[in-house]
Amino acid sequence: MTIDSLKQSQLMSKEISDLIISHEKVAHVQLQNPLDHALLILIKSGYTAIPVLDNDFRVRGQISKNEILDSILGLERLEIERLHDITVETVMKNKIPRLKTDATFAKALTTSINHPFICIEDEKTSFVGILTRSSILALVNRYFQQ
Ligand code: 4BW
Repeated sequence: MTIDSLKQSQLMSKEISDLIISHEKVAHVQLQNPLDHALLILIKSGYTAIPVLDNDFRVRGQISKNEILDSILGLERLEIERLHDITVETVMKNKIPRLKTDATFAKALTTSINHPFICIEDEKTSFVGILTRSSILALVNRYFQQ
């Protein structure tokens, strides 16, 4: 095995724990929040999509500005007055990528191709934080610059 392929296999089998953005720093909403609250959090945080958690701090999905606006799209206008009557749970995306804290970098890299962020859970499925595409790319970049 060459030094390069050894370094590559070390990168791919590395655990993702060092790259996780901890839950305290992650903007999120809860299932029962109304859409006006979710839109406020999305606009104030500046993010396009954020995780949705339940009361037990488990990840249940993710919600984006686009899903919110789509849900109030009337025939001729955005029906903004409906934002307070619809809950996050009704319009969020349920099928989202998740990984455990001990997942390998190879798995995270593959998952990040189609998802800007991945929710990370512990062994009891509690929310730990997220892994972003930018943190994955930064590590790949460091590897190739060395
Ligand atoms: O507010 C921002 N601060 C910083 N430092 N970068 C930002 C911010 N808003 C956007 N960005 C940049 C990042 O490079 O634009 C990219 C796309 O953002 P997005 O998807 O469409 O809102 C960001 O790329 P990223 O860091 O790889 O993040 C990928 C996605 O992960 C974001 C967002 O949906 C989610 N995300 C990232 N940090 C988050 C978060 N969600 C909630 N809380 C956080 N702290």
